[in-house]
Amino acid sequence: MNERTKKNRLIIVSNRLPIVLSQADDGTWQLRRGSGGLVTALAPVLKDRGGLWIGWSGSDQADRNVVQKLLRTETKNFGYALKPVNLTTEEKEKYYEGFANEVLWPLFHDLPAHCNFDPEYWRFYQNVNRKFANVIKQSARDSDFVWVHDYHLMVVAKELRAIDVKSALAYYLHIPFPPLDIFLRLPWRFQILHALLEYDVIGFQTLRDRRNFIQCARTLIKGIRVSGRGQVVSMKYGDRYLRIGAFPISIDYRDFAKLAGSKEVSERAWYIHEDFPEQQIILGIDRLDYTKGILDKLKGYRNALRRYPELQENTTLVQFVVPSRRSIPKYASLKTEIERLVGEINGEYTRSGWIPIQYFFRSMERPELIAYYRTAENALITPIKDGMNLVAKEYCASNIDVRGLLILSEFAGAIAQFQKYALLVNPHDVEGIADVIYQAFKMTAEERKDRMRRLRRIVRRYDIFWWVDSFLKAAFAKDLSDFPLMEDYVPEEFSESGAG
Ligand code: GDG
Repeated sequence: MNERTKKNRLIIVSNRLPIVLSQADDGTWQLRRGSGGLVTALAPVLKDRGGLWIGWSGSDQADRNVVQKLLRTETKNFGYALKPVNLTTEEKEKYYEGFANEVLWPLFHDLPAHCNFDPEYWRFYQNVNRKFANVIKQSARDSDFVWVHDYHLMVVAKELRAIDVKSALAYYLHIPFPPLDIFLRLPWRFQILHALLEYDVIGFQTLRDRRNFIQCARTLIKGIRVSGRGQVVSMKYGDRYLRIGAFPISIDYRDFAKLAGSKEVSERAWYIHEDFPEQQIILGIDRLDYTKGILDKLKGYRNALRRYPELQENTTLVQFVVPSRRSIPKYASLKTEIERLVGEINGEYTRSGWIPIQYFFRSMERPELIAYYRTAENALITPIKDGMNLVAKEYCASNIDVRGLLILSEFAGAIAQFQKYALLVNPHDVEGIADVIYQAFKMTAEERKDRMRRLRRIVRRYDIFWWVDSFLKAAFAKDLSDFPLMEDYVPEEFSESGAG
C-alpha cells in the first residue's frame, strides 16, 4: 500500500452493521459480532488505520436507545467504532424489502418480470440513502476515505455531495450489474446512473459487470469517456475522473483451511460420510433465493437419475436451503415449490436404504458447514446469475483432502477465475446438468485432484485480504498501469460442449 492509502481514515458504510442483535426470553437485547467475510477482511484494516462502520442495526424492534447503549458497551473490543442508522418499520419494508429486494435485486439478476416497480419504494430508497448520508456527514472529515457497499446504497454519494461532504467516496457492488437492455427497464435508470457517477471509485465483481455498467453509462449519459485497459480503467464524466475496476471478492482462505483440518470438523466429516456408505455426496448450499437456481439443480439431478441409472444408490444430493427474506412473497412460494419437487423426486426414486435427496431447510453453525465442504465429493452450484458465489470458494478452501470436484454455473461471477478447473453447467440446460453430474461421477481421482489443487491455489492467492488491498490500491495508485489483468482470470469463454 502506498503512503497516501496509509494516511486516510476509513469509513465503511453498509446496509447492515457487522453485528447480530437478538432478544433473550426475558426480553433483554444482546449483541454479538457478525461473522461474514467482509467483517473479517475489513476489521484489521479499520483497526490499523482507524475508522468507523456505519449501518443499520438490523432490527426495527429494538429501542434505539437500547441499541446505542449496546453499541457503546459491547463493541469496545472491536477496535473500531460502530455507528447506527435507525430505520422505522415502514422504511425497512419499503427501502429494504421493497426497493432493494423487490426492484434492484431481481433486475440486476436479469429477472425484470420479478420486479415490483412501485414508485413509493423509490421515494423511500432515496430518503433512506439521504438518512445514511446525514449520519456519514456527522463523522466524515475531508481526508477520510468513505467506502459504501452494495445495492442498498447506490445513491448515497449523490446525497453526500448535495450536503457538501468532500471526502473521497468509493463504492463496491456485490451483485451483478445488468446488461443495457435489462437496465433500461428501470424507471429510475437516469437517477441511479447519475448518482453512481458521483463516486470516485466503483468496484464490480467481474469484468462483465464493469462492461455492462460502462455500456449503460455511455448509452444513457452524454460525454462519457473511458480510457485504459486492465483491471482498473478511468472514466471521464464532465470534469471529473472516476476509477472503475473489477475486483472479485473472496474469502479468508487460511481460516477455512485451518478449520477444515481441526479435530471437531474432521470428526463431523467422518460421521457425515458414515451416513452415506459407498456413495458420492453431491452438495448444494444455497440461500433461499430464486437467483440460486435450486429448482434447476433439482431438475438436473432428476434427469441424471433417469438417464444414468448407475447414479441411483451410488450418489446422494445433500441440499441445504438456508432461510432468507421470507417476508417477501416470491421467497415463500419458492420454498413450497422446492419442497414439492424434492418430494416428487424422492417419491419416484427412493429405494430401501437409499434416499436420493437429503433436504434440509435450516442454517448451520460454521463447523458443520465446513465439515460438509470437506467431505462432499462434489459441490453442485447452479445460480442463474450470481455476483460471485462465495460458497464455491469456501468449498475449495475447505477441501483439504483434495478429492472434491466443483460443478459451477456459467453465470456465477466466480466462473471468471474458475472456468478452467471447475466443471461448467448452464443451469437452464437440464440434460447438460445431468451429463456433467455423470461426468463428475466417472472422473478419476487423479483428475479431481489436479483440478481441485489448481482451484485451491487460485483461492489462496486471491483471498479476501488481496481483495481489500487491491481495491484500496486502485483508489490511490498514481498509475493505472499497476493494474494489468489478474492472472488466472479468463474474462469470457464458452466451450461448445458446455462441460469444463
Ligand atoms: C451476495 C451475492 C456475493 C450460507 N449458509 C450458511 C452460511 N452461509 C454463508 C456462506 C457464504 C454466504 O453465506 C453466502 O454467500 P454467497 O456469495 O454464496 O451468496 P449471497 O448470500 O447471495 O451473497 C454473492 C456475495 O454477496 C459477496 O459479495 O458472492 O454473489 O449474491 O459465506 O458460507 N454460513 C453459515 N451457516 C449456513 O448455514 N455459518
